[in-house]
Amino acid sequence: MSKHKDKIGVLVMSYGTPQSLEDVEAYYTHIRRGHPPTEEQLAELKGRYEAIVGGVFPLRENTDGQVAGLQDKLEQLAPGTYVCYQGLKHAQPYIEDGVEQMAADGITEAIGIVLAPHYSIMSVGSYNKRALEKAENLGIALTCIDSYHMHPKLLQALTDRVEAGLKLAAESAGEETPVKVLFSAHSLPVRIRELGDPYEQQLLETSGAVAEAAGVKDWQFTWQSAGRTREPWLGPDILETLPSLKEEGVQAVLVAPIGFVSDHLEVLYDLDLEAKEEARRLEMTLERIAMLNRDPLYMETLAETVIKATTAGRKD
Ligand code: FEC
Repeated sequence: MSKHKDKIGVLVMSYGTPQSLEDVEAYYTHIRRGHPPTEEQLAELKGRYEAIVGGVFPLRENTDGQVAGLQDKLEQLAPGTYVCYQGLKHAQPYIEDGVEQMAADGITEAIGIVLAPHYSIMSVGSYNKRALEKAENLGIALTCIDSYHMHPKLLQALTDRVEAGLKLAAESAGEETPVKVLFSAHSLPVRIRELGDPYEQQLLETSGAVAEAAGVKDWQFTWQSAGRTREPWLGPDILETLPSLKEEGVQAVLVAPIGFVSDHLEVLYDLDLEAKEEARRLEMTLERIAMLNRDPLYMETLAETVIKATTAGRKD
């Protein structure tokens, strides 16, 4: 079959989520590199999904929407040139399945992009490694994008959300109450620092640029969603940051989870339920910016980044 042999493939990679509650065990086992979770760990994770999903796993729908949105945007900017495929890190279709589908469709040149703007060797680096290994085996010339955390349209989309979030925070806390903006992202094991990983630096660059564009003077960065493993993870976690802020006299917080691009467990549970509950306990108000999901500026960020990487890849 060579139905797309004249097109450039775009492998759009995302974290992946279970299809249903029955699927949570297989998903969790995959995240744990083949080691099944204990019954207690499984029950705890299922409990978190049950608290947010009501039978629908939002990350799946959102990733589908983002892939379709990127395809539309690429079609507008470069008609007839690109065809998008999906590859998930921990659920089907896996990254390798996406590359196999490209090969089956006759694709020989492709670009890989992850639906996460910041690079870490443990996040985007591991998606790209898997994609590149599979592509090499199947004879596809694949160029992978590492990061796009300072793309002006991404910064604009996030700035718009912080500005809207500040209005919401003022409504909750009262116009007179100053609002602290907390930029956040998924924590990673502290050992990334020994690897000279750019993750922290890139997250601070995005935070600083968005704060400046939105005219926010009072902000700080915090981690969230650290894994449940024994090794130390980057901190402080938002659940530690909130009590410290309370001690400093902060009463109102706006969380901007700039490390994520979609509504999913780490946002809907860790922030909207857990962090909000902690804020309530501390008698603070906590609001969150809306996630990007299929935002047109985010779709343009992805499409322009893909087109730029195609040109750069051809020059190499
Ligand atoms: O909505 C959903 O179903 C999926 C939500 C979800 C996203 C996500 C994003 C990132 N993770 C990153 C790193 C790690 C590391 C470990 C780890 C573990 C989990 C577990 C769940 C989970 N992650 Fe995740 N992550 C999401 C969900 N993550 C569930 C397992 C239970 C738990 O610890 O909570 C630890 C793995 C290990 O055991 O070694 C490391 C990073 C991101 C953001 C970038 C990206 O999207 O790839 C980094 C969404």
